[in-house]
Amino acid sequence: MNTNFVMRLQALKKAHSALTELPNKKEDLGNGVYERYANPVLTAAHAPIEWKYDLNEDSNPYLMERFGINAVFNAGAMKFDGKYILVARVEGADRKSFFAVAESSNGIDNFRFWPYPVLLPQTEEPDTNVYDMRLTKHEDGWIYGLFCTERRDPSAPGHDQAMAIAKCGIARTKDLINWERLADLQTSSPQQRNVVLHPEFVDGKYAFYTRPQDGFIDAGTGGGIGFGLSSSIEKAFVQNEVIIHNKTYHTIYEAKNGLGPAPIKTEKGWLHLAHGVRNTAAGLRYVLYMFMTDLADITKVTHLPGGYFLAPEGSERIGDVSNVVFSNGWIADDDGSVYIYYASSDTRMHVALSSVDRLVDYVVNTPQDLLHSVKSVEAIYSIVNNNKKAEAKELTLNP
Ligand code: M1P
Repeated sequence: MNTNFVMRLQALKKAHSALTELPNKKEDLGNGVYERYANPVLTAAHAPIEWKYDLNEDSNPYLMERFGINAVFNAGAMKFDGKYILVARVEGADRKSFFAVAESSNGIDNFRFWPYPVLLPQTEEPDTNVYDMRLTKHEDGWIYGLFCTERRDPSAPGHDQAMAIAKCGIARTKDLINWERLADLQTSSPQQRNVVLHPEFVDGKYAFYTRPQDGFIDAGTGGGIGFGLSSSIEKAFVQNEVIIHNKTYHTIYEAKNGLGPAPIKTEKGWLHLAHGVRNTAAGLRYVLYMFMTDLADITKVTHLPGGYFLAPEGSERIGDVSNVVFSNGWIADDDGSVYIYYASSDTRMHVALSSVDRLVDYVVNTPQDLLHSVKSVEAIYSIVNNNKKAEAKELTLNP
């Protein structure tokens, strides 16, 4: 019996339990729109010990990691069998991402991975890398996972080992364990990322939010949030892609944007969470923003608050790809609460709590970005003047 092995295993298990059992704490004040929670809900350290270690003393006497996990981020989310579920992008030390389901009974802490990661069936053209699954509980009865599948660009010259083609992969399941892989989405764009399936049929067809782009990183002439219909999901093909929200000069989505999770239906319209990207001297900055689309015409943006909804703060700013927040999962609960799951700097997952009522208020009543500094100052004048009027009225009523 190797005492070092036994003690190290005990210590590893203790540290893992301490992490997964750590209670989370809501921030005190917040901005009124949502409250962040102090601790990340999922990190690389949440990965089960059994994934990383050969626990056989004979074959691993030093109890060293045999499979490194680098990061856990960009998770799809849904409520399933009464549990809060995240289907996270888990990235190994080898840079390959895969999907793994984690569950919690309250949505804010105690997330634990299921024993095995998702074994995703392959198409004829195997994925080199898969990431960023958006979950949609569709009215056809299936749970769909749409994700990015990345493969080397066959036209890439030998000296360029970074050129890749990103497409939208599609899989469906009833239990989040067994997945049926369908054909990749076909569109006229050379590259697609951030594709999301709308939960309802539109004109009897499957409706997709897309993000056409010319290059793997650069959006080029693409980069807006697109929309299109397909009569089949098994061989999904969007012939006509219209841009419903475009990138815009001197906004938080100047370089590119992309939809986050599937939208939430409210009485006032469909609530959308998206990410916007701009370029800076320090590299790309990713923030989250929201908008609302019309219930009757879901391609029509009816409300668009100015600026970002959530941006990286404090330690969220630092990670493998710093200055990034990204969300592809939220849960609208039965009591009206909304759990917003977001990743920071391509490294870890967090949660912020809001409600449908608060998000609708935010989207409907936040001033738009009118694209000029003077208009921003005028917006502040309008708020201050209204406050003065309210104050004067209060003084008249209660001198
Ligand atoms: O590194 C930030 C994000 O970059 C990509 O997003 P987009 O396609 O909008 O540029 C994705 O690779 C995403 O996973 C990543 O978080």
